[in-house]
Amino acid sequence: VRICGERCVRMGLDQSNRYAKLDLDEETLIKEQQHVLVAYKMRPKYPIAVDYVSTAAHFAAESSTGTNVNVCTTDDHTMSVDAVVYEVDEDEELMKIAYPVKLFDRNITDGRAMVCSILTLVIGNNQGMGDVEYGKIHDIFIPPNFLRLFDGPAVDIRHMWRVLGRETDDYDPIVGKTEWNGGFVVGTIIKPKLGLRPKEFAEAAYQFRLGGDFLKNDEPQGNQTFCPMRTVIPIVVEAMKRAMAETGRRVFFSANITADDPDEMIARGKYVLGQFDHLAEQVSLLVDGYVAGPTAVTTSRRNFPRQYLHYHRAGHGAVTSPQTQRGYTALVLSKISRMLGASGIHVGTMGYGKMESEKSDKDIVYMLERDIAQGPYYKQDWAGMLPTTGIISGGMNAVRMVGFFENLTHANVIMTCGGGSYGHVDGPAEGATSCRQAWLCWKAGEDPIEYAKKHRQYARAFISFPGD
Ligand code: CAP
Ligand code: MG
Repeated sequence: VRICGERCVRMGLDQSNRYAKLDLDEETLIKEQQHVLVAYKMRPKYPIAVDYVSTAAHFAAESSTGTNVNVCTTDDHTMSVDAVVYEVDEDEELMKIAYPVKLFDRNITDGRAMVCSILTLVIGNNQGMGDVEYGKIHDIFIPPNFLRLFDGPAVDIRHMWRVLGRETDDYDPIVGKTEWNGGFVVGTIIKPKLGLRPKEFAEAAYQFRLGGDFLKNDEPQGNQTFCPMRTVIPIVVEAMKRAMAETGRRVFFSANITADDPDEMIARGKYVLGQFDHLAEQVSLLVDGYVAGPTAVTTSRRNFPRQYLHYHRAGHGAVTSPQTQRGYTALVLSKISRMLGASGIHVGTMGYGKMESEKSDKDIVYMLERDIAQGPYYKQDWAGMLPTTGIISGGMNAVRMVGFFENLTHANVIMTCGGGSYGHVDGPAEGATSCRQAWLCWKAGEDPIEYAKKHRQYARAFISFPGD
């Protein structure tokens, strides 16, 4: 027992003999494919903690087979599946742990692996330990053989391009090609976020469809009493048909089916697809995957494998923000979304929009779309798993776009501009057109001001969003 100020803390035993193996070689661990590797930034809580390695060992014990004391029921097999600390650097607050894949739970129905079991261990009890100031995951490596036990996306961006009538031939996610290939999708979020009644909602959708490709529910929109799903969806379908007849172009609608109850999600999905009927391939299903969790994403992935699965991530900043020293980074969240089978996930705006983000977040997009990609600590081989597309969102508009594409170096993304469309002085159809023009301007390598002189909607975006 150690007395710290007013507090009396019961110390755990030093478990570094069992849970720290600093002579293990990372390259060998990667080659053997028997471990999930996790890189944390961890700081012990001194003076409760004794030293870095024993705190790290305690962390690994609590995250796998141990607790704060030895238990008499431990046997040789138990110890063969211990998670072990294999690298530490106290100055960098870096701690790397290898988790045997055997630790992770498998479905009784089909033997496949589950993301929630990984989270329960690698980011579970260790987030509340008395001798740990904080621990945050900055990278995670999943061995390719183990990765094959996760669903991954059932459909990817090529499905969307095909439906929109785009070329898909030159897109090769296996090679991880990043040149533009005509894949830019102009999207929006129906705004305002809440408060529209069915007729007004459908009219807002119709207006954008005259110029855009992809329209989504804002994440809280579902079945509010003032806008019931069974009233609004049929007239959204009617508005979609009207816009298609006028423009001759197909568009996507991303319908929010997030709910506490998987049965409710399935009911919503079936209802929406039933209403869209022969246009069902133009429906994407939106799941707010951070608040509703892996169960909700998997509910959509497994019950509606033909639909584009749209992962919205409201709330993720609580754990991913660079200001937060617990949790995991946005890159880790994004990797998890690909394992779960998201066709697309929000990835912020890389410093060009309204939400907290950085230019270097483009690495998240590369991690999601390539077959082999370098993270901050690990190179991930996705073993041929289909790509997940970055959905760019949060305060974007045409004015901000050229710089954004220059930073990302390609435009194979879905760009959703809510304010950037409905806030355009000439309305959402012109707002959508201004975004498409911004893309064409970047593609042609032209100066934005010169381009704006020749393109009215783009020019009007500069008036709509002064200061951007
Ligand atoms: C964007 C948005 C998105 C956030 C999500 C919103 O609207 O609909 O939910 O951008 O951000 O409600 O703010 P605007 P992130 O286009 O009008 O900004 O994925 O980065 O967390
Ligand atoms: Mg939103």
